[in-house]
Amino acid sequence: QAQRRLVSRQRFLQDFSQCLFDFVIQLLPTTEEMAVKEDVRKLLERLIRTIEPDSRLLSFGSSANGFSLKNSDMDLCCLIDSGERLNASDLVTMVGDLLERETKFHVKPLPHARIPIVKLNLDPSPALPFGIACDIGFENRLALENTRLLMCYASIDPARVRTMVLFLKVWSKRRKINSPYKGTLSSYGYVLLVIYFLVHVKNPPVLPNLQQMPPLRPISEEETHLNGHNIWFFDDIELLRQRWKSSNTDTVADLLIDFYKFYSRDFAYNTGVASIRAGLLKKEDKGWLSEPSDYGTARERNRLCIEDPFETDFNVARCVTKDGLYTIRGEFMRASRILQARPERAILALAQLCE
Ligand code: 3AT
Ligand code: MG
Repeated sequence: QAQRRLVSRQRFLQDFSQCLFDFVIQLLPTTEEMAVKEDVRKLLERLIRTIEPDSRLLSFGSSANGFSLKNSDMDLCCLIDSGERLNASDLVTMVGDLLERETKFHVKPLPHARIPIVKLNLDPSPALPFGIACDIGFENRLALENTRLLMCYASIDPARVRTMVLFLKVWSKRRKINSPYKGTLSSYGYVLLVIYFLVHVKNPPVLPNLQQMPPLRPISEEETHLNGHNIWFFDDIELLRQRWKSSNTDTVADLLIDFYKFYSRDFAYNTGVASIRAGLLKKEDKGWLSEPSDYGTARERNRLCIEDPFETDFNVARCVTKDGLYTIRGEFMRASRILQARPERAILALAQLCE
């Protein structure tokens, strides 16, 4: 009977992996959607150049890191190459006015946010049934670099890494635990949790630590640092694909099940900081022990700690509240339970997970 149970579990894992691949593929953006978004980017770039002729508008976030789903928002960053430039707040106000006049977007400039941005929304139309949501920021070069880092991780083992990340993004949205504004975690936070798990928790690791690999040639401090942050990582993907062969042969189903198990009960939420750069760190050593913020206990910081890969004194999960973390962990446990419970059919387990 034990033998029979093992065989049936193996079959479930195989089926579940296949279901995950099939599920994720139908959620990818169509080439048409990507073409429309690229046209929008070019149009916005042309308009912004009427104010700042030496500017470039670049994609970051999911539209540039290989983790985008249908109807993902567009994250755009405006870089200005000339020496003389306005500050970000003034640019946000000016670009906001310009786009209000010249486009059909609903425009909302946020010049006083921690990172000043212009928020744009386009109403749904037959060609774009979900409209477009887009944020434009200025000079956010670190975001461009962390996008490139995630893109490199995605392309080392796309079948497993992209499938896991895309599934978890959909799952976290369907389970309503993907809203930093409501005390839960951003997509970026979930991606970092996956990479941390694949680099530092799985043994043997599924991914190498790109920030700790030795460079191929000596590199100067100037080349590796941006605004005082070390942004170096091994980014020669062709070479990596030749040289890095993980001896971890887990299927994507195995990995997902272990991911849920790990974040349900094993991760040291009270004392630990997940750092993809340096492994498990201590809140205490970083001065990140939970502290009530100015807003009172409802918005305590540092319940969940995820170190940004470059801005190492920044907790990516600082928006996660006590209740938010309780809900997120509850969801990890629920998912873990569904997948441990010897489901009859993989497709039903997947549907139940994302209910
Ligand atoms: P969606 O497809 O939009 O759900 P995404 O991959 O675009 O997912 P986000 O929209 O959460 O992810 O973030 C877009 C980028 O913005 C990712 C990162 O470069 C930057 N970013 C987002 N949140 C943070 C944060 N808390 N700290 C630092 N950078 C962040
Ligand atoms: Mg985004």
